[in-house]
Amino acid sequence: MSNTYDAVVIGAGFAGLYALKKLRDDLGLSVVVYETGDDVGGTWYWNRYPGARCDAESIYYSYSFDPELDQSWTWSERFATQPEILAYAQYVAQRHDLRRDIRFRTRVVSATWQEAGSRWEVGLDDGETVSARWVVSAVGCLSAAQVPEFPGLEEFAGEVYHTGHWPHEGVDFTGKRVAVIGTGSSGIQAIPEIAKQAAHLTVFQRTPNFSLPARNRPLSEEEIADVKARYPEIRAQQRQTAGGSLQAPPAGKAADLTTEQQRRALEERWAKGGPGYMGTFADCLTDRTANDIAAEFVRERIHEIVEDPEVAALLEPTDYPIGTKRICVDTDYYATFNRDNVTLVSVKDRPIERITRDGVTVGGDHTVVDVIVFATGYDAMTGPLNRIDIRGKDGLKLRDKWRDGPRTYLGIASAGFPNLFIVTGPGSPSVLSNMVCAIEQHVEWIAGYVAKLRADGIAATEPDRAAEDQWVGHVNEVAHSTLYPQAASWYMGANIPGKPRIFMPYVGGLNVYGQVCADVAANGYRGFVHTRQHEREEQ
Ligand code: NA7
Repeated sequence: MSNTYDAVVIGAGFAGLYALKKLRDDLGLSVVVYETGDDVGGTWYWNRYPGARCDAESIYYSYSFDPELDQSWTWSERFATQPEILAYAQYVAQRHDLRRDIRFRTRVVSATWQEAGSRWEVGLDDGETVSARWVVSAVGCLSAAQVPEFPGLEEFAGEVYHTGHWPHEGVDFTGKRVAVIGTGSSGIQAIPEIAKQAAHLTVFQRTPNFSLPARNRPLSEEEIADVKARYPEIRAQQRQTAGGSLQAPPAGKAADLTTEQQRRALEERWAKGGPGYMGTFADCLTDRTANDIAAEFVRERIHEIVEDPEVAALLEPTDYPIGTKRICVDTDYYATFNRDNVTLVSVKDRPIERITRDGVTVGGDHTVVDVIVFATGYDAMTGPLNRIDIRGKDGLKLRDKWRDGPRTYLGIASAGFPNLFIVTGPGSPSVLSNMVCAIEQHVEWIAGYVAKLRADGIAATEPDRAAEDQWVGHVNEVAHSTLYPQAASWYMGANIPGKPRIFMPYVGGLNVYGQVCADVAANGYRGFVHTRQHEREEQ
């Protein structure tokens, strides 16, 4: 054992950076962060595909913990590009001198709980092991890339990319025949950009997705000045919302509005652009009739934009309520299908049969391509943690415990895995809210708890099974009071063959969740079982 720390943080994305800042600078702990990439940024380090952009507004999708940072950093666009967000993460790392405690190009491969010393032994891919009292997982929710096992893929002679592992030097599509497989957020952002360069682009679509126009634009000097002047109050308000971004209040429940009022409200939101469309009606995600009205409006727009009615019909999402698969936000996605060099192939009823040396075969039709881009998503929420060999008490493996679906208390901790804290884990609001806002709440709560544990001489903490069962039940119950479980989404684990279908994120909202966490803390960290240092020593 060469190194001993108070805390190991896994990942140097937005969560890992803030965890390091809080634990090291506010609590005075010895902390090391392990990061697979060769710089900070997490998602925004890896996702360098053309068109990669955040679909939460930049003025909200940023840290609030450093008021001077809010003043010194200036966002250039309403929805920031990947390079700008990465530059922001790098700026934050620089400003808070974070890189000195981050080991880059290092993957955590295992974490084994040592009951005797109440510590984790953390194994790295270079063979080294280190010891830490606490492990904080900041591995992200969408970082374990998924490439379907298409027969013949290894025979393909051309270039192959996944949107989540894009080459740093970029890809030149000029003059090439390109296949994009997948039409989630990544595909929908990349397709218009690739189409501008490629000789021909063929899009393989399994499930049509609802996409809203971003109406992205530069932020004016006046807007920036106004936001900066009001940042303290904006940041406080963000925490009081369900989604972590400030949106206009809904026009009302759909049934309380006339058809004309409904229409006007939808038109206004569509014209404004961005994901705020989903907030047009208060009951958009809980009432199927309200949802159908919002969905139908988008389907009409698709038919308006796409010139070929057959292509428009293929692009129309009809199988699930709008927003129950993650809503997409695009720039010119539907219009891209009006280009002569773009073909849409539906693989809904006839799946991709195989990939050959020179292309993709669907239902006996073969498309010759030079490049395949997989925009096929991620083993979401549980994938990144399950890829690490995590062993808790009595050698229990986390991936075995979660075989039938993830089990956490508050999304933050799991019984049998003491002193392991998970930022934006399954059972937390995370992916259903502004991620940076969710991360800050989680990290601050975890840091507050660690401070208390240290002050009280607590060697180990883990959730009580009953508290965990109650939380898992609550997460499930709240999800089923909405329309979300009606879609075969990655929220449900439905995109990974064999993955249990459990709705993973907490739908109750960031504000409600934050209050629950605060109540747990105020009640002596109700639901956690503590082992004191001296009790441990007496054993
Ligand atoms: P997503 O949203 O999971 O999208 C993946 C896409 O790939 C989706 O259209 C899938 O169709 C498609 N897919 C997956 N497997 C296959 C196979 N075997 N054949 C054909 N098509 C397939 O991932 P993204 O990277 O776009 O976005 C992830 C999140 O990142 C996003 O929600 C934002 O939060 C940011 P399906 O719908 O499963 O039928």
